[in-house]
Amino acid sequence: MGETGFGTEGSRPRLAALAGLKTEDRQGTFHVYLIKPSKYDDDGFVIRHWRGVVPSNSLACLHGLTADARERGLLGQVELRTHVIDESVSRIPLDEIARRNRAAGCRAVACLVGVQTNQFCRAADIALSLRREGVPVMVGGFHVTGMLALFPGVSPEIRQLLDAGVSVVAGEVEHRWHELLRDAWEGKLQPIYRLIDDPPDLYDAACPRASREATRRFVNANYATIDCSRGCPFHCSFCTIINVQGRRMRYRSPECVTAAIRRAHRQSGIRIFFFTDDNFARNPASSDILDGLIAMRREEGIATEFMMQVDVPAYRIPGFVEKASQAGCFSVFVGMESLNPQNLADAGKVQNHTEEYGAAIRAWRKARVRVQVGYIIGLPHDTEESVGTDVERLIREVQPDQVSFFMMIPLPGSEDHKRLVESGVAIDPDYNKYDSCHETMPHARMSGEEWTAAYRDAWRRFYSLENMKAILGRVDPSIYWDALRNFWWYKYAIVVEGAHPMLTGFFRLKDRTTRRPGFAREGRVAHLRRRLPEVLRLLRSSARLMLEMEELWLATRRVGETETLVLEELARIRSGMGWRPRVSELRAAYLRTKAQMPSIKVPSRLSLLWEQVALFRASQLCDSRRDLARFWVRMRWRLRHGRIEGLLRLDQIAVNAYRELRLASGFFMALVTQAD
Ligand code: B12
Ligand code: SF4
Repeated sequence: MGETGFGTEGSRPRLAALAGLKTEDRQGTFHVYLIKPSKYDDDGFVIRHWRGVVPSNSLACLHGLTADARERGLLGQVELRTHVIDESVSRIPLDEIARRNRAAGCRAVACLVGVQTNQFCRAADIALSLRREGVPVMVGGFHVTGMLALFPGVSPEIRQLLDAGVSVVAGEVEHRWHELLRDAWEGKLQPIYRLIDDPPDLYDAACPRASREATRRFVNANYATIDCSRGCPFHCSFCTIINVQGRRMRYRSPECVTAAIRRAHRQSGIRIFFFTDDNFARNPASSDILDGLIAMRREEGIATEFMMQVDVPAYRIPGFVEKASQAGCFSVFVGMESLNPQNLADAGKVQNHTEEYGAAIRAWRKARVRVQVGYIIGLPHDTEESVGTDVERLIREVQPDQVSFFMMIPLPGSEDHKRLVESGVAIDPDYNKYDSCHETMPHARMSGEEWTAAYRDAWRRFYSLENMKAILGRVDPSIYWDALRNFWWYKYAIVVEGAHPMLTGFFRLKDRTTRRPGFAREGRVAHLRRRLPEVLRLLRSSARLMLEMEELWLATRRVGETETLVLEELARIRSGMGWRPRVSELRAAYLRTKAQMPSIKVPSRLSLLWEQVALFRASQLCDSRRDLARFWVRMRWRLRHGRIEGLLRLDQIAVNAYRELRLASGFFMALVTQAD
């Protein structure tokens, strides 16, 4: 289908009329709504969380560009007001947008930003509902860009938007954003902007800017993103980047990057950055950027930290790993994708050699950088059994600190997607499922069920308590807490929410009134009946997860020298006398320890009494919460079997409840202060 058949011509003059403002007297308030849509879950509810984890860089990019247009007065007398909304953590104020668009002297435009394929269905529903209210809408991002870049015509889902008067923007807009805003203000938006063949030079372009409005809804409000470069020189067939952003790397000048970081740090207290470049190692300016960050640390005392994405052989670039670490890099995401060389060869990922995976990880680890690996399940030579074996090898031989598993999906914009479509293979028509955790295409060696089972099993095996303990046992103490927090987030996503961590925040919210077309809207009572058990389940499994994390901490925490000495002494005294030593014995232990370590403070008799009564140290004397867990299991059994006499041991219940409380508070204190 060509671009000529739009059913949109009639809607353009209507838009212009709606503006009610002539080009020559551009004055008034222009509300620019930058909206990052979420996606629907399998029950048709929008995925939204109380707190998110990773803020959207696409949103930060367009926010930076809009702020720049305002500061440079690129829209003349128009007062630009920007509203940044990430639907994964906020509701979209649809009524407010329509109202502002109608208000005298005002106009609004809704920009659906960074729309990925899995978010397209949700984005389309938002766009259509806003168009029904007469609001001008633009949609951009990887789905529309990928589809328009690789296919000559306009696909049906994009046509549906065009027919409703939505403007579709294919490509990057750093050099054209103010023109698009002007078109929107003047009511002259075109149906399609094809900017793919004219990518912007990023060297001096306005940098992404975190919006406080959006970031305060994230777990770490001092965390922001910046893409220092775009594009990647490699050839992976499942990848969209090379077709959408190109194989020639374009990059921001090191001065721009460091200035953006300095500004975010000074103005908003941002301390941690995610460099979202698909391959920071191949950014021609990477070395200069790292130098700039090192200088900023030394000369200005701005000690920011960052994580980045690199390829496997990047560890061989002379001096790169060490310099990254000095500049504040604490974590790298490395696309290993598979341990099967045939899979890598078929996908054109020729730069990956499985035999050097271990060396790459060791090199980063030596520089105190945590390695997170991307691993695809469902590449052509995978079987359910081979995936199991490969994941075991990943755990035992390669030993990454963290893994993100993805189900292979033909992402629009990738060579794989184009090939499947052109060869007529039946791929799933529901784009909402293109989130790397649904099966969307046939696999030659696995049924759908086997594939999904292999994917789930991979998560289960890698994030077993045993493997997490092994990993925390070998990470550098400086990144211990980062690793533990990431395990918590990942396990929360996998176990509590049953979703991919990169699509999950904390505490799922469900809006009864916003449901995917085709799903019935529930009444209040029916919704309550759904939500109540869900929330109880969530709370129960969150509590269980907290206990698992506590156990992980007890087994892996770094015990300081003083504590080791005291604990050894106490353990010796206590051997054979259970959990309640006498005050005099406790004091003797402290005194003996002090003889070896004069710096330790011997508590007063009163505090020792308290220590003894309350088993102050008891919770810390163990490297596991096994005995506590056993106690509660016994109590539950008694409760179930009506063994009342056992339940009346109130002193034991009180003591163990107290130990639980102390343990939990000790754990949280350690988590917050990042101390052992
Ligand atoms: C950082 C990142 C993440 C981060 C943060 C997400 C984010 N959006 O920032 C995390 C790790 C959470 C993540 C998760 C996922 N991601 Co991701 N991610 C990226 C990455 C590496 C960078 C994103 C970025 O900052 N790009 C730079 C921005 C500026 O590019 P852009 O969005 O295209 O925007 C430009 C233009 O498109 C245009 N534009 C965009 N929107 C609009 C709107 C209007 C109105 C206009 C005029 C213009 C316009 O202007 C922008 C500036 O020039 C990209 C790859 C890439 N190079 O982009 C993958 C990518 C976007 N992710 C992808 C995928 C599949 C996912 C996941 C589904 C995978 C998974 N299971 O984890 C999840 C989805 C989670 C989610 N809710 O977003 C795919 C999407 C492909 C597709 N066709 O859908 C990509 C392209 C990578 C790939 N594998 O091919 N991701
Ligand atoms: S190395 Fe990564 S970004 Fe580069 S082509 Fe391959 S998958 Fe895409």
